[in-house]
Amino acid sequence: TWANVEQGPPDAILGITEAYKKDTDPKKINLGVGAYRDDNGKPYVLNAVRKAEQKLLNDKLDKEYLPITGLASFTKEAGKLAFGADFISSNGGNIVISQSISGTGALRIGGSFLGRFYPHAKTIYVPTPTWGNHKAVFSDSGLGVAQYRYFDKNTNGLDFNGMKEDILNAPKNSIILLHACAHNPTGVDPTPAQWDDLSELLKERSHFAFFDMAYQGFASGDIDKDAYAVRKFASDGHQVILCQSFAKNMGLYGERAGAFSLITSNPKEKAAVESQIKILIRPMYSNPPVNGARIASLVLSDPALRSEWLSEVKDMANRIITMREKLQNHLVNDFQSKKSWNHITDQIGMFCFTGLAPDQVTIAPQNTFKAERLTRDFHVYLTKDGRISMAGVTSHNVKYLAEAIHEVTK
Ligand code: PLP
Ligand code: TYF
Repeated sequence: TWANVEQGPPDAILGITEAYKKDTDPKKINLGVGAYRDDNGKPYVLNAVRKAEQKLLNDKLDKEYLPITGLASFTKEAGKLAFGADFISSNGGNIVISQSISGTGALRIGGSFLGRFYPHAKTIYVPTPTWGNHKAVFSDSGLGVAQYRYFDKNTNGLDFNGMKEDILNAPKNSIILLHACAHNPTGVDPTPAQWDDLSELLKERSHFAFFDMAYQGFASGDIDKDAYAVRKFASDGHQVILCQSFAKNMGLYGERAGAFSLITSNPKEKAAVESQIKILIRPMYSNPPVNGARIASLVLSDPALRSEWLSEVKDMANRIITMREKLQNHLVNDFQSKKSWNHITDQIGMFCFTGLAPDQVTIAPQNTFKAERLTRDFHVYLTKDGRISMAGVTSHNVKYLAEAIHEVTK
């Protein structure tokens, strides 16, 4: 029956963890997956989350189904966190918010909703490069996927002119996917002034802004700063889609806590859109998981837990920033690398796009080789585009990592 089913390739990111696990060398480092690690390289459960869990346990809550759109206290808090409490209090009546199976599930709801109802286009423009799963999510949602320029491999920074030109030249009313902050995989974000320009440009072309926000708090350590783009677009009147994940900023990875939002024009539109979101979700997974949403809702609404959480987000972001500085310092000062490593500290968020393979689309063979040598000769695991997860770098392995990078680039 299944003789015609071909063996498929492993996930480009999650497959790396599999290879890492098989490696028996004690020096091995997993910089593949974007999951936060503490300075001992261990997964980290936030104290605010542990406390919320304890409280929920004491409350002896039942395990009844949630409504299709999830836990109302959670979606309300998620909306306030992203758009700001003021925006929600004045525009909440026009915003549909549904709980989702983390960020990926929110992307899928958005993709499917646009595929079904967006009248102007059936193609979404994503940056080059972008998170590997975007293409699969959107094409499985029934959208075509096109690209706009984003990363400048000569500077390891933003190709802002290329980005603007491609967005300008996309047909009017195009759907444009934007990473709200801490772009994955490049760690390169537009500045606030560039976001202002982009908001205007998208307006001018009547494009539809589709925000993926998987790292609120991880770019700067400040959740409000990291929400700049989303809030700017919303206040400029863009009726955005927003996909939120609490995997990284609350460390809720496997709990699958996320939210999908869409701004509409009025309460009648909101009601109609919400009814269709329910119709879309119902045959996919019926209703979302309750536990992570309860945790996130409590952390966001309890003042003491919230302030502890905010300081833990800051600590995580700061540990990553410190590792960037150390990695750069070892390369430049200890190993006297002649290459420029400014981008290690210029880039932000969870990832560093090292430049070991500068072009995601057509990876230059000599650079693929550098990334591969890191794994083969130094047991450093990373994606073949040269992305490293800074969250896997610790004060114990950073010098060894610098030495390995120096050896393959000198
Ligand atoms: N979008 C981006 C850019 C990501 O890096 C990720 C990965 O964490 C996600 C969305 C969704 O992740 P999750 O489904 O775990 O929330
Ligand atoms: O890019 C990353 O590493 C994170 C984690 O299917 C991730 O976004 C990777 C692959 C995947 C789900 C999450």
